[in-house]
Order: sequence, then C-alpha cells, then structure tokens
Amino acid sequence: MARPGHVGALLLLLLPLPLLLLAFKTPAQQTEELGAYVWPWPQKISVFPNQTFVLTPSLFHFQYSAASVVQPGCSVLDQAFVRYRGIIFGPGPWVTPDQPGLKQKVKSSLEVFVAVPGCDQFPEMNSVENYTLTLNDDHFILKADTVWGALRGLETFSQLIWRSAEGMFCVKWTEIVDFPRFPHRGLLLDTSRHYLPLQAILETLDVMAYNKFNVFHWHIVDDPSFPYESMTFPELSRKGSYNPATHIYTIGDVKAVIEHARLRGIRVIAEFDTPGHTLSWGKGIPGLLTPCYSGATPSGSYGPVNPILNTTYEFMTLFFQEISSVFPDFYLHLGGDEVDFTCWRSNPGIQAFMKEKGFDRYEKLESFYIQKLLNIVSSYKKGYIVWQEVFDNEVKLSPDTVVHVWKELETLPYTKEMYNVTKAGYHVLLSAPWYLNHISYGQDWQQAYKVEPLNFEGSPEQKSLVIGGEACMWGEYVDVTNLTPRLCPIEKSDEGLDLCPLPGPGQELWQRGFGAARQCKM
Ligand code: CP6
Repeated sequence: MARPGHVGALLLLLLPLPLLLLAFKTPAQQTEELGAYVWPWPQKISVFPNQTFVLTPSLFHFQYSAASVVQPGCSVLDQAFVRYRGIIFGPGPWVTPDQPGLKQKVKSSLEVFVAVPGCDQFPEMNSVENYTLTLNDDHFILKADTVWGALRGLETFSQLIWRSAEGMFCVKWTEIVDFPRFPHRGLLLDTSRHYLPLQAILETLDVMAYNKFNVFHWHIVDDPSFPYESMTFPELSRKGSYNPATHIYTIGDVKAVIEHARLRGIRVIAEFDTPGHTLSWGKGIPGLLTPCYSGATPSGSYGPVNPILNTTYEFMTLFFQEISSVFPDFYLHLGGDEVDFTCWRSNPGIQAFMKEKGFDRYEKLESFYIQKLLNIVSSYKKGYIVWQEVFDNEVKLSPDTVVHVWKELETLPYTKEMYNVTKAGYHVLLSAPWYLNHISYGQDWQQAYKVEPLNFEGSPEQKSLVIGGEACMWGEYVDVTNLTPRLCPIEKSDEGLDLCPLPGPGQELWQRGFGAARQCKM
C-alpha cells in the first residue's frame, strides 16, 4: 500500500505545470509567483505566468454568451459591465496596444454566461455565488449559476488586470473555480451614534463588493438618534433625529441604499433594536418607554420600552408592518441586547405586573416582551436575527432564528456561546472577534484575519449551523470623517504587501487561507 508520501508524490506528477511550481511554497510566495493579487483568495486558482494577454481599453466589452439565459436588459449585469469597465480602465486616455511586433495576444471581450434566470430579484441567504473564470487562448469566459455569482466573478476579473510599464492593460492565462465558504458575510454600520450621509453608505457598499461581502447590517437607530423617517410615525425622526432637516434617511434614501446594494449582490438587513437602546424612540412616541421612579415618584428619566401596556404592542404592530414592507430581505434584525433592568425594577406598575404574572426575574419580563414582538414579526412572514441575550434568556424562538453572538467574556467566551447556540439547534452568526471600531495603535486588524469561525467544540451538524459573520462598525467614535481609515487600514503586512482589504471576516468567510489585497478604492 502506498504511504501518504507516495500518494503525494504521485499527485504532484499529475498536476499541471504551474501548480507543480507552486507546491511547497508559502502563500506569500505563491501570490508573488502567480503575480495575481486577488482578495479574498479564490478556492482554486492556477495562473500560467508566462502567458500574458493584452486588453484593448477602447474596444474591450463584456458580452452575454449566446447560451446564457440572462441577456441584455438584465439590470444587475448591464450596470455591472459599465461599472467594471470604469474600475478596470479608468477614464483614459490609453495607449493603444496595436504596435507591430507585439508578442502578446490581444483580447477585446469577456463572455459572461449565467445558467439560472433572474435579474430583478433581491439576493437572499441561499443565493448561489459560485463562478468559474477561464482566461486562455481559446476563451475569455466567466460562468456562473446566478447573476450574483457573475458579480463575484467580475470583481475577481477586475483584480487580475494590471498595467505594464508601457501602460498596457495585461492579464495572465488564468483559471479560477470559486465559491464562498459561508453564505453570510456582513458589515454592520451604526447610523445612530453618528449620522452617516447617504453617500458614505453607498461608498461603503462599493467597498463591501470589492471584498465580496454580501450583507449590509444597518443598525439604523439607537438611543442617541432616530434618523429613519417612518411613513406611519413621522414624529419618530421629527423628534428623535439629530436634525430632521439634514440628519434623516427618507424613504427615497432607504430605497437608494437597497437598490445600490442589490446591484452589487448585497442584502440589506435593517436592525430596529428593542426593548433596550430605544431612548430616541420615546421623543416621538409618548408613553412608549418605561418611566423610571425614584422612590414613589417618577424621576423624569426613561428606560426600555414599556412591556406591560397594550399600546406598546399596538405601536409595534403598525411600526413593524411598515418595516416589513420597506425592507425586502426575509430577515429583520430585532436586537434584544443589553436590556438594563434598573428602570423596570424602579417602576411600581411593572413590579405589580411581575407579581401578577408570577415572574421571579426580570429576564422573564424581557422574554415576555420579545416573545410578543417575535409573534408580530412572524405574522408578516419575516424571519429574524436577534442578539445573543435573547437566546441566553431562554426566549422561545422559531427554528429559523439566527442568533448573533457578540460578547467575549471570561465567564462566557464566544466559542462557548457558539457551542451552546448550535447545540440548541439554532443558526448562528459571529461578530465577537470582529469589532472594527476598536482600535489600538499598531496592526491589531491582523487578529481579525486569524479567527477561524468553526474553532469551537461541536459536532459537524453544529458547525453546519454557522451561517457566517459580521464585522461591526459601532458608531460611538466613528463618523463620516474616520469611517474610511477604520474600514481600510493601509499598512504593510508581515509578508511585505500593501494591505487594504476590509479586515474582519472577508477572507475567513470566503475561504480560509492567505490572500493578497488591493486598495479600497475609496
Ligand atoms: N450598541 C448596541 C453597541 C453594542 C451593542 N448594542 C456593543 C457594545 C459593546 C461592544 C460591542 C457592541 N455599541 N446597540 C451590543 C450588541 Cl464590545
């Protein structure tokens, strides 16, 4: 019987030449050798380093394969073709590659083939994003099952092209087979602590697309401000935003974000976090929040949403009806984190309600509220994501609930929570190791790349419940002036390459392993 060493040697002989050259090299050496800089690194890539093609910018175009089920008129790809032409070639002027005696083959198109119909839908959790990219003598072809996969392939194609010293646009003979490791690769932006102008959100969506991220988690409102302009309850932003003339997101703004994201294969998941983190809601909806007491009299300050009033649930029913129709994604993020019980504890009405219901702990009251909220949202045929406290407090959850793990405690490391949540059979989303807003001097983002989301105790079934992760940009110390450098720290990596990817789950969630990086292009 052949020992593993022999099998390995045999396999090596069967590999095509470029792969043979790559055997036993470190990832950095591989990247250097391939001369290909793709981020995140594809699942399978071979580059024939000695075969270079030249693209003609004035003539170059993307074209739908005759056999593709998707044809001109497909908004997602029509617009992506225009976008990627700009990304690849810039505005010009260009040198023409038609000097006599040019050794390299000139190529003037990339054929795009999509197998499954659909251009006007929204991307979903289960959307297929795989693609193959073949750049050889016979074909320049990108094949994907869906338009979403084609978008990922166009991004990769754009990253493979470089400019020669003479200013020509070059690409090597390349074969790529690629697909994501996890379906949910998200970025959270917090637009409540500091308002972010619409343009900053749209640019961030562009950066997400460069990194093959596919979920924008919009933490749109919180204690400090309520910038979402509700059609049903316009007082919410009129009273609760920093400035109702300038610091709100109108329905038009929200639609613009959703469409900009869709065109890049990015889902928008809105978070309306309750019952905590809701101070800004109270300004527009009197009676929604719990009045805190000092002794027998109201102190004048307010706590979480008041869970004992029917009016609270009447409001939530109407409010989430609107939210369910404005945001097309199946999932809403309902928050449920960091509920402070001090105010509830101080309120005599709440104390009486606790007695009446026989609740011995305030977690029970929190669960009572969340349970009613989940029923409301379910009635609108939506699924939900909740922060881990909702699971920790033993709220009854529907089986398709996603539990979002964000805490790292000595008493409860996130790996233990991942174990607990998946043991209970729920889907899980990881954020605890990926806080982009936490910075210290030096290359602390390197830690983010070293995270292995499946490194926790658990059966294969448990691991299969990990849908992915999200990098979080909490907004207490982040506004439009420092968003970009925190998203994209430009530094030298250990391998000596200029790095400017989205730190966090970009690489780990697409494929484990090393990849070179590119500029953020912001
Ligand atoms: N805001 C809201 C936050 C945080 C959470 N919810 C948060 C606090 C501390 C850390 C990370 C996040 N800023 N609404 C918790 C999910 Cl370390």
